Amino acid sequence: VERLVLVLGDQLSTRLSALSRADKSSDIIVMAEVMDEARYVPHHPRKIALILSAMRHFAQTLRDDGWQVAYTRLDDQDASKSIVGELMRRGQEYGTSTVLATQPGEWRLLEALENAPLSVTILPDDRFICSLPEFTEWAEGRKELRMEYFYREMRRKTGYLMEGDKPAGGKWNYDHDNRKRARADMLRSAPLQFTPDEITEEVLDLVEARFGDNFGTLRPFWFAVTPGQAKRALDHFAGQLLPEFGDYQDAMLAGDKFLHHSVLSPYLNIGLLDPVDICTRVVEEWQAGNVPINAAEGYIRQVIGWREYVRGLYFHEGPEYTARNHLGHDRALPAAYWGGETRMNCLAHAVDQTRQEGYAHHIQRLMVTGNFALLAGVEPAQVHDWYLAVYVDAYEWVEAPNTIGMSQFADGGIIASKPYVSSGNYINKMSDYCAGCAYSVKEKTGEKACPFNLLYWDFLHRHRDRFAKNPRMGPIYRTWEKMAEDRKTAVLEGAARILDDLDAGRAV
Ligand code: FAD
Ligand code: DLZ
Ligand code: SF4
Repeated sequence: VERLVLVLGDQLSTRLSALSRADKSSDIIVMAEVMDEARYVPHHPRKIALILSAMRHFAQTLRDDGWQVAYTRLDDQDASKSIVGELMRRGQEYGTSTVLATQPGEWRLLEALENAPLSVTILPDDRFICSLPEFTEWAEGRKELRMEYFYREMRRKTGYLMEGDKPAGGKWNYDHDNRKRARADMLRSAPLQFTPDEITEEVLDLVEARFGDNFGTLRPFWFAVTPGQAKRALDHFAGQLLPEFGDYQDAMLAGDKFLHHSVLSPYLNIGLLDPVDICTRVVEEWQAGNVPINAAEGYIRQVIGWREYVRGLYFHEGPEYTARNHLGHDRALPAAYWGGETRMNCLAHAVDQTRQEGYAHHIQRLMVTGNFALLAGVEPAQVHDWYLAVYVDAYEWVEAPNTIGMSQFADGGIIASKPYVSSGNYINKMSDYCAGCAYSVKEKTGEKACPFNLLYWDFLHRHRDRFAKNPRMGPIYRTWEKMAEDRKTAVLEGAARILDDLDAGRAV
């Protein structure tokens, strides 16, 4: 045997750089289910099940294609508990210490591979549209690394939705049209669901036995576990939901967990789908006249804009990024995030569907759970660990910039030009949660006042030295200053009561 070729659980693509450089006749593919990866955070059981089942299906595809695969199952007796441990064990077994790998999506694992007592060649992960050197080149010499400008570069590079060197329709961004409120009686189809096969059933039993106590409901498990199924999920989304994706992108409904979202991130992030295939499909639907420009542009921006941008940023900012805490927040994550009691209907819904599905859409993550954690001053590292654990699509390269940067402003404003905070008013505008809530979104002070209303002003007041000078926040501070003194006092007292309750572990 010449070399070991490492394929990680989120690298399940036949186009993977390490596989393209490998030799079927003399190399051994190493795939390993290991405890270290399964428990560095308490992953949602569906996330573990998706990865293990997709890994087992992928190993089968490789074998059918003539590759030799050394596959370690989580319950193998002689297995070590880490990726590097398994590489060493296989190296001894096959008499080689040469390893070919594709760059992992986390500093933690990248550093482990770099420090392994093996000769490891790490190839770039080219399942992205923007390479890391290209991102560095873009970032260098810029004062601000704004997504919008990066995105335009990616539009030019890919030619998606371009007419010559101009954006199709004349505008780069159609977000202005994408703020509609959804109605509860609107008919829309759900994401495509799949019945588990024998391989998946076996994995589900294993996950139930080993990780049954983790936060999250395992069954019914319906995720796609092969590229073929993931492709069908994409077809379903493109045909049924994409046309209205733009309009309702920011909407939230208590009775609809998915709305017009694609729920493709779990597949995209482990290699079952490729961003180019997704975007090509979206562009085709637009060209055929089936999808309006605001939907096509909105979707493409998430994939070639946000997704590529956060990945570039994660590696650009270095391994210490996840420890940043610009606002000095230190409160513990409230028990409500793990399903503890709360009277806040929006939070209860976001957490409940997270437990059920391992999924919440972007506005729930950003404007409900993220917004509340930021307003309440929760320690960003705890917020980060939570998001990394509970979502099926969570890998540090994509989760950390979204949480630490976009949502918690803990990087001091690299990603967001101002903190994503809002009072209950925003949630009320975009959802139907408030109608069923024990709190009143209309009340700004007193026992029944929506906690977002109280904590919003308290947050701004606490951090006024930092934000009052921000030109985009000036008007908000002027509103606060104009408020009557007794009202300001009532707001701050109400906020203090809520924060006290959180600190004492009482339900809010
Ligand atoms: P859709 O709304 O259908 O969007 C289409 C695709 O665009 C997604 O599949 C995703 O690949 C991409 N996308 C959209 N927004 C973003 C974004 N902000 N960053 C990167 N890609 C994006 N996304 C993850 O994939 N993994 C995470 O761990 C993750 N953690 C997040 C944590 C927080 C606090 C926030 C605010 C956002 C996070 N996101 C994360 C981004 C976003 O919420 C999810 O990508 C999206 O909800 C996935 O669902 P979907 O496939 O239905 O998305
Ligand atoms: C997330 C995860 C889990 C739960 N289990 C495994 C595993 O058993 N084997 C494996 O190769 N990968 C797993 N993964 C994905 C890795 O954690 C992921 O490759 C790194 O975090 C880098 O993104
Ligand atoms: Fe959430 Fe406030 Fe509305 Fe209740 S009133 S659902 S806490 S925004």
